[in-house]
Amino acid sequence: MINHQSRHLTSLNGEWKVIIDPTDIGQWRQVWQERKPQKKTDFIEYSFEGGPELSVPGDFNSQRCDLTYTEGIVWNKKQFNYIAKSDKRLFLYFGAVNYLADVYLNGEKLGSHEGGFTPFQFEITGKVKDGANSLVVKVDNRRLKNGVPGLGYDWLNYGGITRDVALVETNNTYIDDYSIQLKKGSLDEVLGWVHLDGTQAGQAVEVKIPELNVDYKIRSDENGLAKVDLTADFQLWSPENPKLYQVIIKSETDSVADEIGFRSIEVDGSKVLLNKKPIFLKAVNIHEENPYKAARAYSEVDAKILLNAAKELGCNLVRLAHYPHAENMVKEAEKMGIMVWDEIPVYQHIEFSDSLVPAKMETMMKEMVRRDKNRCGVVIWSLSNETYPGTPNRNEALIELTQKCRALDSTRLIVHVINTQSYNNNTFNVWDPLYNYSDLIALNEYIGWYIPWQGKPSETKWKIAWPDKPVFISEFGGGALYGSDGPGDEAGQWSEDYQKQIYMDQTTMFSTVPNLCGVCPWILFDYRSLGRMNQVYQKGYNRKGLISEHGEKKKAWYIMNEYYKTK
Ligand code: GCB
Repeated sequence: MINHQSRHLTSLNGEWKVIIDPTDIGQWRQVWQERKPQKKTDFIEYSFEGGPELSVPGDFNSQRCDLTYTEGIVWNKKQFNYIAKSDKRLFLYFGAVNYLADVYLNGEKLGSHEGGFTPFQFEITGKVKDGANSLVVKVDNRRLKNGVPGLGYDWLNYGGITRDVALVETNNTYIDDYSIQLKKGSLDEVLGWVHLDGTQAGQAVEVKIPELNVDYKIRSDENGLAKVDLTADFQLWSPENPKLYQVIIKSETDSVADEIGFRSIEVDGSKVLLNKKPIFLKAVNIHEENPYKAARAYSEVDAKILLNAAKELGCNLVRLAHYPHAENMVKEAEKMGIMVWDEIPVYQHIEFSDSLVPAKMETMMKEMVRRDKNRCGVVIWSLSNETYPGTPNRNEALIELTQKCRALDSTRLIVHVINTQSYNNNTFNVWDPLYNYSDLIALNEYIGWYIPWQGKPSETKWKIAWPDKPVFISEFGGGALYGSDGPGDEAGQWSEDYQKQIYMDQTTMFSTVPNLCGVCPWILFDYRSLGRMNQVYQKGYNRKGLISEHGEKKKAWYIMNEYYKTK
């Protein structure tokens, strides 16, 4: 279901008992059976009783020093009471578990979920007992060769039950999904649908927007589907006016409320248009990490820390790299008038030719679109980052994924982020055929950091095989340790001045980019990553932040801030 927050729910957040299981022996011992000794010679060698507890939502890495870098298995248990109601259905909802979750209720397996960043649920009507119930979740965040992401990535692999868990009660036939957004290109026509799940599929359905006196009536068909096509005089959502309306979706057996905004987003030739007007995308990359806690972000408070920093930098868009962030983040951004770039973790080392991988990517894409499709703040679905044309099956898999995403939602931009361009003689050559399937030429380049300049930034030349498409610099930057200050300091490349120079050169170079529609520095805050173990300057952090993990602005921050003031 979507919008579980607006339903009758009982939170299962809080302290959960855990067993840390470095060798997966709990599987063999069948931890979920929670056996009790029957006779004197029974010794239960795997049990939750008397053990540690961890907070949910919360990654396990930041909650115990012995788990800081753990990529492994942790069993989690929560006891809850419930009295079944004959006329209600009950669902167990998870906002996200990273990466594999096996879920057991009262010793019975409910199912599994793969993918660390999207919600899932199990129906437990008839499975829940009156009185005490025991929920056991096996979480496994070990990397998989055929996982999404795969084996290699540049962020901390925070494991655990990282988002909300709740029991959600619904009527027998309930509104499980709906899509209420403007038709592509229109500023006043909503084209959407409402879907009912349950036996009473054919019903009267209403979509109400009280502030606009909209009361649109339809009937759902035998599959529970009701098509919506209504017009209204909307105040459009934009960064200057992030207007949201209360929308009530009602059927004979259910009712849900949402806050929905209306806007159009399009590419017209070389321009990106928001509500039919060209807009320059002043973006910043963000990982889902609360810098001050060195923990995975999930709450509204976490979201505000990250988004206020983006706003202060001068941004109107956040690229939520490299996986779907918590719903709190998307909703807060929308309220604050910040557009959102949603992404799935199809990142670098993906095994496209493994027969399971395309299905995993598709599931993640669908779960992301399902959750966020009513968020007008979300303007971009990003389906891949830095994949290589030489990887077997890469093009086929990503083209198919693009088509499937477009079929689900034709209203937003769909993007692939690519870094296969060459840079010789101060000339970028942008050629990757995957750009045929991307609404923007979104490219990552680290000139001045991984690759030296080959001429004056102001004289950079561009050969782009798609001369009419908008170009978006989706990553650029360099690392600096806050307080490490410049020439003379033996820090050399890790100094703030070195990073500042990269930003000065890059912002100069931007004026040479044809059809530039936006830029997006890597990255807002320094963040934890296992691949960054220079013991003097990195200490387990990717230092490309414009702000340190303690909140100190580096010199490059001011360059970027000035640049955004001119745009
Ligand atoms: C990239 C990746 C990003 C890395 C960054 C870096 O190109 O997309 O995930 O963290 O470079 O710091 O090297």
